[in-house]
Amino acid sequence: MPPDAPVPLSGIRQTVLQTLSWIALGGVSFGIAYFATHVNQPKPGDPGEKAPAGMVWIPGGEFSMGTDVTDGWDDEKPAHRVVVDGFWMDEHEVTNSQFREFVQATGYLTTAERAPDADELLSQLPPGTPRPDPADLVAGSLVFTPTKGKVKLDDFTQWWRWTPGANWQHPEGPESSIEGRENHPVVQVSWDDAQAYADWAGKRLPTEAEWERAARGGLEDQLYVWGNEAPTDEVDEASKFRANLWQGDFPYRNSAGDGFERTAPVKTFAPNGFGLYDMAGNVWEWCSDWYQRDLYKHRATNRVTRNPQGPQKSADPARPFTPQRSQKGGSFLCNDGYCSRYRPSARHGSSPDTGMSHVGFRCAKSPDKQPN
Ligand SMILES: [Ca+2]
Ligand SMILES: [Ca+2]
Ligand SMILES: [Cu+2]
Repeated sequence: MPPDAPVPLSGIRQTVLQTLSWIALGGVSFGIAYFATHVNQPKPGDPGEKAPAGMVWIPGGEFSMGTDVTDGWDDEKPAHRVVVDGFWMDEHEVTNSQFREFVQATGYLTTAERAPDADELLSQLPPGTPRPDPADLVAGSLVFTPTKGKVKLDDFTQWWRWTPGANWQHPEGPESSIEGRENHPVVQVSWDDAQAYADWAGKRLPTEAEWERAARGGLEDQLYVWGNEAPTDEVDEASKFRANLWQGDFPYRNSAGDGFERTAPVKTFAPNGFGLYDMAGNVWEWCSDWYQRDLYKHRATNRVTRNPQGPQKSADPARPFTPQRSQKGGSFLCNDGYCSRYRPSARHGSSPDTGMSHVGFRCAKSPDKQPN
């Protein structure tokens, strides 16, 4: 029937009925389709299991790990192809209140709350180092302390102070507390502490490759977790602060333009493309890998490396006697004038028994079955 032809009443009724049934059928088929895609079948790359609370699915895939940028550090070069399987990642750094739950449930005592062992200490120092006075072996941790003025940036002991009584509940020393900072990332945790928390939570620490895959948020070859635009020290409407970093002159003048001189509550700044917060800055995050400074140079000879778990043991000519685990993401102390290690390719090694006031962690978890 041509569209402008008069329609007999029965014809209208028929059309109405037909339309109604089409709608009904459409509704049912839409419902089936919706049910199939949203309930029965996982989204592409999704394992189809319910996401553990507070975790985000990071799709598996191939990506460029590391960087070739000229001002990158030697340990993050060269860029090389890596494949990781999909996994779950905590959407934010483990907070003080989450860590407190773990401590209350288990009675766990962190490394910084126990007096250091002389033999353990000496094993990480050059042979012939004199035995420390037992009176000096008190529980404590390293606290960032701004210098009085401009200093040469080649000696970090100028701004890291060994502080007796500093631990996760007293991040800047015995006088400080975490009251009012329940939602801030836990700090002053060693790699062993992070590992113990992850075990308790039924999770694990991410590998360096997983961490970097997650941090890039699905972007390829970008400098930062949000893209290529460098962070600035100046606030204006166009360039809102994207991460908790250091504005001003490191390590003596922190203008805290982003609102935070030290840690910020998790989820203060915008998430990356995967919905993860603070993958740049706030606190450094422990990874499961041993740290090997020249690892990427070896790995780059492979066409692609699948699910790398890190080297068998750590290796760093700069610290030959200290075993080190990897950390990623940089912290509130990072600034372009000093280290700019808030780039997703950047990495760093630290002794697994060391806690610091700018180091925390988050956890990962694998699905029971990888999606195909
Ligand atoms: Ca800051
Ligand atoms: Ca972080
Ligand atoms: Cu830094």
